[in-house]
Amino acid sequence: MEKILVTRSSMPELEEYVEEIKELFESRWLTNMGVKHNQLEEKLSQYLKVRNILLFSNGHMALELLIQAMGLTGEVITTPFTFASTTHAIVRNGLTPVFCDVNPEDYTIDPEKIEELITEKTSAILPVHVYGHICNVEAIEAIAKKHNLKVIYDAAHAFGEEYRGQGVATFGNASMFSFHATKVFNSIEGGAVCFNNSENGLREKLFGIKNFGIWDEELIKDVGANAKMNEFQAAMGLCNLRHIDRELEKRKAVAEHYNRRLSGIKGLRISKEQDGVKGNYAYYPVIFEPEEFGKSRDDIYELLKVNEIYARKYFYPLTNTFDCYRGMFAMGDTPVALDLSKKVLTLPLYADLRADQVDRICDIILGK
Ligand code: T4K
Repeated sequence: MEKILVTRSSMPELEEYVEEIKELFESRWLTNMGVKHNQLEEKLSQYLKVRNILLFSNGHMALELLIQAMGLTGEVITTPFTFASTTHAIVRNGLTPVFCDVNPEDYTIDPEKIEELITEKTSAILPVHVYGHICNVEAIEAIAKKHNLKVIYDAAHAFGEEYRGQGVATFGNASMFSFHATKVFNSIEGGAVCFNNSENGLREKLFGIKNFGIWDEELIKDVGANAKMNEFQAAMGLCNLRHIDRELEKRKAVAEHYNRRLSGIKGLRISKEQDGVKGNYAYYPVIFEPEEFGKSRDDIYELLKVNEIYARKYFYPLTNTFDCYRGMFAMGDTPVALDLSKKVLTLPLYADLRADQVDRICDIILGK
């Protein structure tokens, strides 16, 4: 039986990567904002249609250090229907996450439930473009403006997406992308912080904080960390970026094939295309309503597994139920997110997933 995992990293031909890293063996400049790093920043800034970009060793450190650089305090409103990283980044900064529910249409933060969570301690909203579904950026901006709050987007899943022709990272004060091996675009591990306006010296501050807070040889201004992207990561990013449009087309074809097979089935909900959004087909989440479909998410997960197909329960459990947070802060009231987390399964999706493999997965789900 052919094994199918939830995703499979995109990679260039070996020769292309070897060619890209050749000069590193001569220059012996391997990290600390080298030539490849700077080239990748420039190319990504164009591709993502955003003025400022800083590269990081991974998406998590990008988010954690962005929160530090923005000087957030007290409470941060966020959602629990996400990967551990989002909530950890808040908590590791000594801040309190305040959990807002998501909406049942696209699983992003429900703007109607944000205002009731704002207190005098709230400093920011940290929504997630989960699965690449873009949050209601207009409503979030209006709330943030009214209450003088910062907005940081976890855009780990939203690489290359646009909303009404604008790069997704131009919304809010800043956005974080992940370039992990499992993402639409990867630099092995990697991440970025992007923003249009460098308010309060955000660019300079982040540049320092990702390199121990060193501003120059004798001036250490911040208690920084080490989260620099190295040259081998950047080289992989440069290679993968050359092929990104083709990769996205292939992902789209896979998602469309799933849509054809799985739409209109009772008790089974797939994601709708969002108005005005150029998507990236990062994930293929399916919601199983057990009473109507006859089988639960967990039944399907097991059924696929015995057939060597490894779908994933992204994002179960909710982050506000994690053991590591027990007794630290309130769980919040997030019934929609809780329900989704028990019913969602993300099916395998990657550029090279073949049509016959998609058919095999769908046949098993539909009992054919
Ligand atoms: N915010 C959000 C909303 C996120 O989803 C993430 C990361 C972050 C922040 C933080 O960004 P990073 O610091 O990671 O840049 C995976 C990824 O490791 C993680 O990046 C991702 N989200 C999360 C949703 O998925 P796991 O624990 O599920 O990974 P793992 O090792 O089980 O891999 C999943 C599948 O991917 C494997 O079955 C096969 C495939 N795979 C995996 C690796 C490591 C590959 O094809 N190639 C590989 O190299 O977290």
